[in-house]
Parts: sequence; C-alpha cells; structure tokens
Amino acid sequence: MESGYGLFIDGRWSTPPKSKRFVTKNPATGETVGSFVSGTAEDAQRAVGSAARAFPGWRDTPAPRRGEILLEAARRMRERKSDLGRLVTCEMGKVIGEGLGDVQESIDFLEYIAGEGRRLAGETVPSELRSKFCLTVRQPKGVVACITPWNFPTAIPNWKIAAALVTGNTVVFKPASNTARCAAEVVKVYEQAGVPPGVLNFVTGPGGVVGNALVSDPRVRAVSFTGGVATGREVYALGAEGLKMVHLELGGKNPVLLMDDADLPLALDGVLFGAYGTSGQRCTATSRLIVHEKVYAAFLEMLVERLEEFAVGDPLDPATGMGPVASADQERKVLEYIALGKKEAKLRYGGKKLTGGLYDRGYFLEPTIFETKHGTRISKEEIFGPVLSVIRVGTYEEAVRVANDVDYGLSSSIYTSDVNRAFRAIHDLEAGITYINAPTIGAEVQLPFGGVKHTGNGGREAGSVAIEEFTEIKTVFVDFSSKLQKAQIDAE
Ligand code: UN1
Repeated sequence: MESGYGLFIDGRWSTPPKSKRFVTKNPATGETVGSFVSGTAEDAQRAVGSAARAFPGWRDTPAPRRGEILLEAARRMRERKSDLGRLVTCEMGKVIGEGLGDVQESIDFLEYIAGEGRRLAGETVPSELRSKFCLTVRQPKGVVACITPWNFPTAIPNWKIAAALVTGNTVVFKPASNTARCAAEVVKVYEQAGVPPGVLNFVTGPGGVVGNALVSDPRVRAVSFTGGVATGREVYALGAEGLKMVHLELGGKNPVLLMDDADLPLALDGVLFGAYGTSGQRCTATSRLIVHEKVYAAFLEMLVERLEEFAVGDPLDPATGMGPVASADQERKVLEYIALGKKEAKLRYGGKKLTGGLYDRGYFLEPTIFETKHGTRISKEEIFGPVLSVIRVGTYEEAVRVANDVDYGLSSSIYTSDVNRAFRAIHDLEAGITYINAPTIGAEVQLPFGGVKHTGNGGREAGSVAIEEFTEIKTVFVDFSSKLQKAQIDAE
C-alpha cells in the first residue's frame, strides 16, 4: 500500500527539488506504508508565508461558512472511516477497533466544533456609565502551528486543526514523522471539503528542523503542541522568545485507585483496557494501579489470569487484544524501563519481547505487570508502553497521597461503591480528568481535555473551551452619549 506524498503549500501538493525523503513502516509487519518529504526550515517558512497570505481572506469568511466546510470534512471523514481506520492501524499499530475509534474521534470533534461557526460567543455586560455599551468579540490569532504526535494520528491533528480553522486562523500542520501518511490523508480530507488554498498547509520532516522553524517564525502567533515533556519544554522556551501563545499537552502517569469496596470484575475490565489499550501508548493510559491491601492479592490474581488469555498479535484481526508498540524507538525505550523495573521492583507478569512467527516482523511486547513500592522510577516516570505498576496501600488517604505524588496530572480514576468517597476523590485527585468507576482512557470530545502540573501549561483542548486556545478576546466599548464620559470618574 506504499505511496509517495509531497508537501501541501498554497493549496498544492508538491515536492521541492532535491528534497530528501523518509518512509513510514507498519510496526506489525515492517512493510513500508508511505514516503514523505523530509522538509527543511525553508519549506516551513514557505508554508508560513502561504498561511500568512491566506489569513485575511479566511478571517473575513463568515464563521458559519467556515463551520460548514468542517461539517463537510466530517462527512467525508465518515465516508472514509474504514479505510482511514485501517491506515491508522497499519501505520501506528493500534488494534483495528481503536484505529476506527481514532477516526471516529476525528468525526465527532469536527461535528462538534463546526457548531462554533454559529456560536463563537463573546459577552455583553453593563457599563458603569450611561449610554455606553460593553462587549467582547473573539478574533483569530493569525497563523498557528499545529505539531502533533503519532499515538492518535488522526484525532489529535483534528482537535487542533478544526478548532484553529473554525475560529478563523490559518494553519501550518507538522505531524509526527512515523504517522505521516495518516496526517497527509487528514489534510486531503480538508482539501476536498473545500478549505481554500493556503488556509491549511502541511510540512513533514524532523521536529528539530521543521518544528523549530515554525515555532521561531515571527509570523506564527500561536503553537499547539502535543508530545513528550522534554520536547514540550523546548517548544515552550522557543515560543517564549517570540512571546507567543504556546499550548502544551504532554505526559501522564495516570492512576487507578482500586478501593476495597469496588466492583472487582468491573474494575478488571477497566484496568485491562486502560493499561493495555493502544499498547499503553496513550497520554491517558493507566500506568499505575493503586490497590487497597484488602483486595490486593485477589485482584492481582484476577488480572494475571486474564492476561494469560490476552491475545497479542495482528492488530488488523478483531480478536487481537493488543498490537505492537509503534516503532523500534518505542520498543527500545519500553524494554529499558522493563530492565530497570526488574532491578527496582518485582516482575509479576510479562516483561519480554515476543518472538517467533509474526512477532519477528514487528515490535511486539508482552503486557507487563510490576509489583512495586511507590517511589521507584517505573512508578513515577512515564513509560508510554504496556507496563503497569501495581502499588499496595492501606487506606484511601494513602492512595490519594501516592496518586498525587508524581510530576504529571492528566487522567485519574477511582473504583469504589461509596458515593461519598467518589466525590471526595473528584476533590482530592490532582488531575485534569477524573473518572468514577471507569478507566482512565476514553475522554469524549465535547468536554475539555488536558491536565495539571507537567502535563501541560494550563490550557485545555476540545470541549467548549477549545476555541480559547485559538482566539484573542477584544474588549469593545461603544459610547453613544455624544459626550466625553470618564470611567471611574463620572459614574454617579
Ligand atoms: C492522548 O493520548 O493524547 O481519552 C489522547 C482518550 C482519548 C484521547 C487520548 N480520547 O484516551
């Protein structure tokens, strides 16, 4: 299914002369999926120029019309759901149900945010003076850069691009290199839906080259980045030099608190899905299971029993529980953490790279469980793989202390049948998202998504607040008194 892609600038797909290329590979089979331009800083700057030229026309396009184009993109995405879902699975490795889910999340968000074309509400408030009218309007920021990861290769680009476009910005999109074909196909959907030339531009290539050129370009007014903490820091620092708004969605070390009054079979399904869905490669993945000592032994036994029959294999087969991890780099990093875990904790299940048959062609790891004390590196650092740290606690209060004692705060969950304790946890857990009796993954797009501490820098995407990231608020005073009125001085 290999195919070659160019850059998309000024509404045209083109390959710059003498450009270098790179390929993406199916992490389950090693087959080549697509070939792409390894863009340069000049390519990034050309794309910014295109977005800057297109901005006045797009800004002045009525917002409901912008929304209509996004609805058309949603319709086209729905028409292509099965082939795009399959592409997600073939390029990134998540199982087919999740590949389709990734595309569904794109459709959901496009449909949701298209409605902002008819809202984009400001406020009107009273004035302290007579014959004076006070209001706010939302205006686009200008050219924005959207830099996205490989783990949700269609959904996360859509969260950013669609919110940026409906609010009247023009975009340069730089995707993660190892899911560049999914990204290119997303761009084609927007192109075919009628996004005018220059409004959405697409540049593939190394983050250190293309990403840096975008973030440091003075014409780029805002940057929306999802990825790792180390890169996030660099992007933030670089953006700070140009005093631009930088939105960061970074890591997680998401806990499930399993209390002694929990419905254990329900929690079992939730922990398995949260920890091993997407091979643990979600920012929201369950990477810590904090268990009350009264149910610790019984629950671990249930977990191990289920993992024994858990099918790791071909992600296109609907019976597969877990596919490969996304790349050789990912595999190496997870295996390093597993080696570390063997030193500092007790390996309870898994821990190996799978070999033989189809496993030899891809990056397949066993779902892994460590029993560990709180405080080990595997219990505190983001691994981004199918590795669950299980931590025993004596009380709810201890569980909360452990849950909160990490650098991150994206998602969290508690399984309990005590309604008071559930509400207590909503109050106590330091996280952007808390689930009650449900896994840490599976956020819905009509609600804000993001986290506290090192998970980000205070913003949220998706939901009703998605437009905040991409708009400036203008405060307007209309004085219809026909005389000079002085605020703070003339009020009666
Ligand atoms: C991510 O891993 O960065 O809540 C996004 C979820 C998905 C989105 C995850 N809807 O698990």
